Amino acid sequence: MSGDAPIRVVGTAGHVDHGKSTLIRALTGIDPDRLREERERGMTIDLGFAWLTLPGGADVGIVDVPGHQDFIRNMLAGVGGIDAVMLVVAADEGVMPQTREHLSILELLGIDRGVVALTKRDLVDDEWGALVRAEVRAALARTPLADAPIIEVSAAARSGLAELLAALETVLGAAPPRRDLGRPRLPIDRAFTMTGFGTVVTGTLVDGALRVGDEVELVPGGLRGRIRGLQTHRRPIEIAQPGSRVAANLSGIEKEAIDRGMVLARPGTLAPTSAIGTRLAVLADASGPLEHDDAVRVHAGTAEAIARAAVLEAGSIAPGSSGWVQLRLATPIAVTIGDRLVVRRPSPSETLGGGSVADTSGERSRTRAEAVAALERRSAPSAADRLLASFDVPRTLAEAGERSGLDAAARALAYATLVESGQAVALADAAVSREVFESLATRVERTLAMTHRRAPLRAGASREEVRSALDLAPKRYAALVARLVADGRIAERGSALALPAHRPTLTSAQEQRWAEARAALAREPLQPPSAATLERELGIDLELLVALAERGDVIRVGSDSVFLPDAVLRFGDAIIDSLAAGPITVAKARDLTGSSRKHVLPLLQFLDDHGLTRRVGDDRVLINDPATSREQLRRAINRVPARKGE
Ligand SMILES: Nc1nc2c(ncn2[C@@H]2O[C@H](COP(=O)(O)OP(=O)(O)OP(=O)(O)O)[C@@H](O)[C@H]2O)c(=O)[nH]1
Ligand SMILES: [Mg+2]
Repeated sequence: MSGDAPIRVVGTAGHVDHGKSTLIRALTGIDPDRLREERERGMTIDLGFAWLTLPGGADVGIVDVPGHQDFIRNMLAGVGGIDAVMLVVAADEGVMPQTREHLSILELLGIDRGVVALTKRDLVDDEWGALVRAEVRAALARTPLADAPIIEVSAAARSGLAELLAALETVLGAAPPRRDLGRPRLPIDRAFTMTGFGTVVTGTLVDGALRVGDEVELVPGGLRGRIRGLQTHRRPIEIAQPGSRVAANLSGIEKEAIDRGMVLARPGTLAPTSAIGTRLAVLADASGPLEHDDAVRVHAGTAEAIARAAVLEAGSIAPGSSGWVQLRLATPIAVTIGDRLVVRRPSPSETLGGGSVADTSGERSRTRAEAVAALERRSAPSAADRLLASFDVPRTLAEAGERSGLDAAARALAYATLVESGQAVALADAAVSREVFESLATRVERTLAMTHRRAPLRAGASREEVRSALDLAPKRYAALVARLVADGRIAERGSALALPAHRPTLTSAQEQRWAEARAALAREPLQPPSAATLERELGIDLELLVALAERGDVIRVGSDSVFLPDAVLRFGDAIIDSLAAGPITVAKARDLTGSSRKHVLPLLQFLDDHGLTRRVGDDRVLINDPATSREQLRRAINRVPARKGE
């Protein structure tokens, strides 16, 4: 029994017939060759499973893989989730082609710890044994397993088995704990039905725990079901921990709907992809370069798919070098950022290389160079840099984290770093990189500069005009504007936005026309000519009038009434004085100020609009006391915004 020790999984590897399955049977008492065909042919075809308890008490699951090159896709499906490898080399044959190919695959998948079992030791003498040991050591050199212990064993004589287990225990003891992102994924390697139980799937669980009762989704496909029961090493359990071999009994999903390569996950946490961006390392001993658009087979987790490799840099990737590719899959598979993958050539069949998933979005960049730059940013070593790469357009933290393959805790931490250092800027519910923020800011400034040039008389551009140049959601746009105003990069002028230095400018001809108009307005300040008259007789068109109003030279009320500020001030003061004594009607206001009904109506409207007065039936009354009202009047005329609470 496992006690508290985490359950580890070990996979075998090595050339056909070198004694992998026999060794597993000798160690565990379980025959991993469960198919009749395997027993008849004396050869492993598909994955086999067994388990044992180490001397220290920890349980270890074992995945036994076939060595024959025809079944290498099954080998690839088996070694995906393992903690360590048990590389088997027969002492009588030594290092053979699949010994090397399996070593390459292990390296591509990032499996960098394990032990070597030099099997069939009973068949060779000491001298030969020493030679083979040296040959194995040479084959391991320059691989991550260079220092792996080599243990001589014989399943037939049952020798060396205890030493092998001890070495395995040491290696596993040094393995890092399996990550738990709270997002369980079970890449399925087998699906079958059991009488009385129904559908059962097995796999090596990664990234999170599964519980009996959990709702689960099959990806791709989206079928939903529930976990009825869980087992590890034939023992029923309530919770399966990441890193362990798991058999899950499912309700709601038929066995016929399930294939190896599908992934069981919590609903909505995993999406299939048909395009994978990765920096592909082509093996030094590959038979030739990977050319653009080559047909390949992609293996990730227990899944495999045929694909075209779009080479994004140069035209090809030579053996021993690496480059960015987009793998366009014929059928979607479920992978997440950071997953390792292996690429093989279909014919002649060979392992070509591998990489880790940098992108699953399938987005196409305008140029290959842009695609490469984006992939490079998105696979940066630090979480903050990867997250930053996802703020290339406004995204929420959740969206950006998802794209970058970061869990909630990691992305919160990375986000705090980015905002604190100013590398990212928050815009309402989203954020963008500083670079993107700057380009948005520049676009706002350019739009305003253009408006000022085209319409020098106008205070600026309307918020809507500026927004249409940006393609930002309203909330995010409002946050951008607020930030630019706070930073003093743009100014709010009434309802318009302007560059801070912008002052509406009149030509000398316009100034001349304004001088004449001012004289006309001043002649009888409370019975001035209308806007229409000013336009017809003095050439004050609407644009000029708006500019004059924005400068504070005139006050417009409604569309046709124009007054000098002084006239409005005098009218307002007179009305306030009178209202201090009691309500007045329009007629009274007219008599009081020596104006006409036509002019008094808009003037009273102005006082209403600015919160000085209010209509009660036919009367006007003051809202505040006279002193406050006078102050309000002056502010309204000088267009000073009201203080809060007024
Ligand atoms: N003498 C001797 N024979 C062994 C030993 N281990 C395995 N064999 C024999 O080697 C043959 C192949 O063994 P397997 O265990 O099937 O080899 P394998 O590596 O699992 O083969 P594949 O799964 O097909 O790649 C069998 O006939 C075994 O009996 C050993 O320690 N000593
Ligand atoms: Mg075998």
